[in-house]
Amino acid sequence: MAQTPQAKYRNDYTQPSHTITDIELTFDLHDTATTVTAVSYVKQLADSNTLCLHGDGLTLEAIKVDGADWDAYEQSQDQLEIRDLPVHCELTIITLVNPEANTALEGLYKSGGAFCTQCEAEGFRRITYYLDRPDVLAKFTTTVIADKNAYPYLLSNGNRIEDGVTDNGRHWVKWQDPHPKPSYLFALVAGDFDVRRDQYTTKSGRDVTLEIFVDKGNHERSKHAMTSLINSMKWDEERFGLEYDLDIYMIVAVDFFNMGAMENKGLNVFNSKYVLADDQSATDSDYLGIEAVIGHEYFHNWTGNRVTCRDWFQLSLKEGLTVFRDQEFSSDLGSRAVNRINNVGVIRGAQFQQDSGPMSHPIRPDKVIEMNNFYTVTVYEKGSEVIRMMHTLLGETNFQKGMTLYFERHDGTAATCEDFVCAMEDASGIDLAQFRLWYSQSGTPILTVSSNYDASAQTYALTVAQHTPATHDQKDKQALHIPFDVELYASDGRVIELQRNGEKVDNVLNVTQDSQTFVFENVTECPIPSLLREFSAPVKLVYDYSDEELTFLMVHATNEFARWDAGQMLLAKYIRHNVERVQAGKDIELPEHIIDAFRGVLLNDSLEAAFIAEVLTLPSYNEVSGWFDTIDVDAITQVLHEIKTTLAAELVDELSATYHTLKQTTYTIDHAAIGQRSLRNVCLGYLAFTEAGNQLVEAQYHDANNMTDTMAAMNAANRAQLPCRESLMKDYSDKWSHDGLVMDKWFAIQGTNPASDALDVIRQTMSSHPAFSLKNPNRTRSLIGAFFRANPVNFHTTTGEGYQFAGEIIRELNSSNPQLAAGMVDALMQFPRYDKQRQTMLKAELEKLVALDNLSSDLYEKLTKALEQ
Ligand code: B3K
Ligand code: ZN
Repeated sequence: MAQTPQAKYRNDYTQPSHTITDIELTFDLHDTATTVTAVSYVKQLADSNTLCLHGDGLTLEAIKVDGADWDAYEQSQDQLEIRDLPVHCELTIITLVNPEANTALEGLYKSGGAFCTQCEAEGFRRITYYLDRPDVLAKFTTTVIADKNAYPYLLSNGNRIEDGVTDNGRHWVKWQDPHPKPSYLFALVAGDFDVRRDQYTTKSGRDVTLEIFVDKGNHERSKHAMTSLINSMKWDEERFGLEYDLDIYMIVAVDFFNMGAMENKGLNVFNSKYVLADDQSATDSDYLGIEAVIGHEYFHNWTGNRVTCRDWFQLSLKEGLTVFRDQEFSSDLGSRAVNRINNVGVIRGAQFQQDSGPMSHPIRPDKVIEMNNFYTVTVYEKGSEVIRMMHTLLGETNFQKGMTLYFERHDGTAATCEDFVCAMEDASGIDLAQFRLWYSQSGTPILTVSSNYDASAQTYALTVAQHTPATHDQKDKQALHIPFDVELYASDGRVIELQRNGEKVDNVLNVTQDSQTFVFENVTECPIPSLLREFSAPVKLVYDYSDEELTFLMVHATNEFARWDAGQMLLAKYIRHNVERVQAGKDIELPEHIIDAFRGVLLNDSLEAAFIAEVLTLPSYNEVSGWFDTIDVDAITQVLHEIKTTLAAELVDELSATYHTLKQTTYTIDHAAIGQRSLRNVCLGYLAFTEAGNQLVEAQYHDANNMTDTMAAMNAANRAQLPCRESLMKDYSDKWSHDGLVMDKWFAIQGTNPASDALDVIRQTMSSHPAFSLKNPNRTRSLIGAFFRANPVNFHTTTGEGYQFAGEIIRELNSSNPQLAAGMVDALMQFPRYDKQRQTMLKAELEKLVALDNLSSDLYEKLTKALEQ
């Protein structure tokens, strides 16, 4: 490592010494040597005439101040210090960059044949020297010059104001963005595309041109993205009263992209995974994913772009809030219960896991080495839960008042999380003083609840104790303000109104102390409590439910989420119990009444198919492993497998009947049809483990008229290791080898292959499959990421081969794409949670990595934290 990367602290924030009000950029695009001319209008703010600009990997060609050459400057690895500047000046900087050599996909790079940029968080400094921090907001004017034949489309932020041709076969386009913005929202794209055009008129009458740019030949696959964009624009007007603010909105889909998408002002750049879809190549969940991500990036236009972040520690200000908005969008358009179930799954799986490991951090981190490491499930998904809790405490009306006040106060500026909470507090009059701790305290609170019914007094008491265990980053924890949503039921299923002092009280209890008791009056029988309804806070609930209470709630709870959650708690009891049995060398047991409870749900015609599918889905391996201090890979895998095969065997007739009844002849992507396919394919997933499995799966693969059914068949064949697996895999690969994006689904199946030779097949795929490339993040995450994350038995094999393979891959990615490398290393970082033998092997791989000469700051931060454990 050249230099030990330095940490930055949230508390060290200081205002910039200068600001840049306007910038004129000119890009003369060439594959290996692009010239970037930046003319900035600089204004001194503090008492210093020295300006320090960020820069990374740039070749400096010239500096001028007010038109004259300037030599009062000093260059270091990541900075350009310019001295003796006038209070106001025009600063011209000319730099040279090499887009073709940029495999890190940050800054200006080539994706296939196109030029594109990715600047968040700190990528703009790889384009030119600049005040690359989110609290410096400038008006951007951008001229892009490139070869006319190879790059007919030249795009940047804002409105197109001029264009022209030069005499050497090149042309240029000038763009102007009227909204001041931080550099991370800058974008440029040059390439040859198919364009889908549409139009949207905002509620106040602004006509907006909509354009989606995709690789040639993919025009048909961009239709759903356009529908989703129009739905997003409409929804944001209706639910949040927010309109679009430019005359054009462009989305470009690229194949090489480190994450999902990027909300650059007026010019979103997307991973093609979140744009391209048609019936033959995309699954229902791909369609829903596109809707959510198109919505998310669009919603950033207000929550992120119009009001941006003062510094990167405030990232959750825009991300938590925008995730909340995209979750609400998906819930308003589709099934609220199914969306909630899936979102809660991410918290209980990946987020709780992050809280319990070396990367634990509050949603507003205090210390960061590499900002790219903090685009996490904590900042995003837990951040969204924190917004959701405020929504629960305030209610929709007050929450929307808070949003209005937030925009009134902060539109056009860079704000903090504290600003957001203040706006919510001031607009609603609700005290959020203690609630603010959710921003600064990391970790997962445990809520331990006990109940007491006093028949003579007809009172029912719930005692709630909260405790947040110490995390890697923070030892001392305080009591949080936890909205705790409860409902009580009588034995006939009737809801018992919550009363105190003779008056009805709200279902959402304010838990604020280490321990407190809530007493309800006029309770005429011992009730069954439904606790933490809607997952009203991101906490772990401990309550000693009996099986009877849980099966009761599965049927009688008034909301679907609570019914699903009761089913999950019932499964959790028997998963834990059976893991202990397996560890003691005993057989697995699943009592008849558990099977009956799931049979009841499967046969209940009054329930939505999508919901039944969720109830019948077992918790993920990752979620289950989070329940144990020491993860017993083999016992957990065995228990999950045997519970699945037991349910399959016991419910075979009902599963089979449902499977056949739900057959569809035509493919439509409305929510009812998606739900029915989902249930039918969950049934197939079970039936694959029965005698008829191979025949059913093979028939479904060959009959399928859409990708959802195709993939369900392939996944079932893979999970149950059916004889047809090989031929289906071959057929699919023959059909789709030319299309990397569609092959990603096949790669993910190879990654999760439970067969003992899975790693050999993966290595072979990497070296010989024409669609695979380690340079492409989607391919890498599909094949190798799936192996690390979702193939526990093979990844954690006691020979250590899985870990060595991970070491090899991460070493290579550290040189080519550090962000991707850091995203993949998580699998190794939880080593203290495994047995001694695995711990030693995992640690050895981490130690080899941390000793690398060219270790990136991304990996340095994660590896050092992991090894501190
Ligand atoms: N804001 C981007 C993420 C940028 C990630 C930088 N490593 C996408 C999003 O959250 O909408
Ligand atoms: Zn976002």
